[in-house]
Amino acid sequence: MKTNHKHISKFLSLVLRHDPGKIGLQLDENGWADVEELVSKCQKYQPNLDIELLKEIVETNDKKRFAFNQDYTRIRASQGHSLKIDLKYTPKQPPEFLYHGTVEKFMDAIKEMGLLKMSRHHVHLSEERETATKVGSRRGKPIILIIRSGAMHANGIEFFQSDNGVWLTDNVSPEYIDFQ
Ligand code: HQG
Repeated sequence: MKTNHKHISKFLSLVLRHDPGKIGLQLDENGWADVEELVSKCQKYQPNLDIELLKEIVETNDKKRFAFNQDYTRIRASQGHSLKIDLKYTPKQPPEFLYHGTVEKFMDAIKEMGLLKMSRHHVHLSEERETATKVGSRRGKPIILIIRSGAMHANGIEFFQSDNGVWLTDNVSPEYIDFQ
C-alpha cells in the first residue's frame, strides 16, 4: 500500500471502528456508513480522499479491513470495532484448531482467565499460524497459542467469521488453550 493510502486507511479504521463522531458521522446499527457522507466529512482531515481513492484503498487494503455493500453506497469496517454495533455475522463451524498470537507479558493473565476480548467485540483468532505470528509481532516477540476451536464448538460455543476471514468468538477459557 502506498504510504499516503496507509495513512488514510488508518484514519478510516479510526472513524469506522472507534470514533465516527470525530467527523460528525453516524453509523447504523450494523456499522454501515453512507459513502458520500463519509467522503465529504473526511475532507477536513483527508483532503485527497474522494470516492475513487476510497474504492482503491478498500480493494488494495492488505487485510481487507473495509467492505462496501452491493451497490457501493455504503461502507463498513469488517471487524475490529470498539463501538457497540452488530455485524450480523452468522454462527459458523470453525476448523479443529485456530491460532492466537500474543506476547509473554500477557501470559500469566491468559493462563488464569483465558483469552478475553479486551476492548474489541470478540477475541480474534486466525486459521493460519503465520497470521497469528504477525498479530503477536505487533507487540514484541510473538507467542503462538493453539486454540481447540473444534472442541469449543462441540461444547456449544459460537464462532463467527468476518468478511475478511478473521475468526471471532466471545472468549476462550484456558482449558481450550494449548500452551505448549
Ligand atoms: C491480549 C489487528 C491479558 C491478546 C490484528 C492481545 C488482529 C489478554 C491483546 C486484530 C487477555 C488484545 C486483533 C487476558 C487476551 N489478559 N491480555 N486475559 N486476553 N489478551 O489488538 O488479537 O490491524 O484487541 O493476546 O492484526 O492482538 O486492527 O487483539 O495481545 O487481526 O485490522 O490482549 O487487530 O488487526 O489486543 O489483534 P487486540 P489482537 P487490525
